[in-house]
Amino acid sequence: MLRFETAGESHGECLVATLAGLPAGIPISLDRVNRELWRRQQGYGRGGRMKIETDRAEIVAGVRHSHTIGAPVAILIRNKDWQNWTEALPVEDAEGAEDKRKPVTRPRPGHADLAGALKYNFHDARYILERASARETTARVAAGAVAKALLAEFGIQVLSHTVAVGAVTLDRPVEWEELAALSLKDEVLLGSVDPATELRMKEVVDAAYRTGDTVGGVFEVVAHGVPAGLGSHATWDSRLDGRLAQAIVSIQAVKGVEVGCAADGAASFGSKVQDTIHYDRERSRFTRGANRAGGLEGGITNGQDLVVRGLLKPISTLRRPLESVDLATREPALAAYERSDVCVVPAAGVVGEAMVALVLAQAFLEKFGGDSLGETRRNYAGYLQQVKDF
Ligand code: EPS
Repeated sequence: MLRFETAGESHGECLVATLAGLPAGIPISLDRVNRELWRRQQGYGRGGRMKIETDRAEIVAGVRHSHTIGAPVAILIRNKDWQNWTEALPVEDAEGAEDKRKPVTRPRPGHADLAGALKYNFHDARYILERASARETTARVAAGAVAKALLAEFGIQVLSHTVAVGAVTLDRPVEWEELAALSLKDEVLLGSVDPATELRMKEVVDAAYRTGDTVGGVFEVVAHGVPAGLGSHATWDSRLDGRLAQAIVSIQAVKGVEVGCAADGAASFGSKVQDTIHYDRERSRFTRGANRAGGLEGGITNGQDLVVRGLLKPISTLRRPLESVDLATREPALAAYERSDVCVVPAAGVVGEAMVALVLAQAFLEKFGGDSLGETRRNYAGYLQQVKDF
């Protein structure tokens, strides 16, 4: 069973990701992990923090001579900004530390500030926002890069693109090759495969900049080369669509998820929504008329590309703050503002890739198991033969 966890505060010493349950022998390239971290930091509309940080992974356990050894993998990413917070967020309390805190007493609507303060009984939301911040997604992306390395050994790749920023939406289907080309770019504007649409998206971000506002959007994650048969229809919690939905909605600021063409499907008749089944005798394989199901039927992958979308609300930290209440005085007050991103859709797409890769790697290892990559390969080859002989 592949498990992963993250720890770390936004302005603490570092972020940490651990992964346990990986087979031995997966090749791990630090450059590839760092490239994923770089991709997460890009995009027009990111805030001042991204100018401070150059996220770099330090793998401190579970990888030796560039391969996993079957032991838990642990990855550190140091926060450069920590040097500005050593006195505000010390691990050990000391005399005078109370005066050096940076309390947040005017909770931001839409952030975890108020709900978290009530739940943990803090009259200062600082500790809540430190962990709720999307900075945590750095650790998810590092873990996801390791999951991607496993999947790549079996020809499975996971990429993303921006479908919408605010009300500007890409209005055409996307080819896998376009996503592959997008992922190799060294300059990222808003993560759209279509340059004209991307410029219209930029205008929306510019409008948000001008007015001290923020803007959300939609990202799409596509997994390519996925075999039929991951996940199961048999129990509610083994259905892969449900597991992917949980993974996507768990990303900060994501409020909705769509599998395949779910929204269009809900507004159409059944005859227009299902992907018809055909058989190619020459290649001895089943084919489909379309991929509206997003590669999932009955909670099982069906061998088509897996397609899931995340619907991202606008970031809740606004330069022109919204109405709130001061936790100490209970008087009306404007919400706290330190700094923030204006648009994070392309970055959220990279985080979405990581989450999809982790869920797919879990489902893959559930089905094929193996303590070494060679064992997993044998199990996978046997299954592929079974599907071929069907
Ligand atoms: C983020 C780092 C954070 C925020 C952002 C994401 O850094 P800071 O709080 O120091 O500016 O820029 O967090 C949020 C969007 C949020 O709502 O907290 C990052 O590394 O992605």
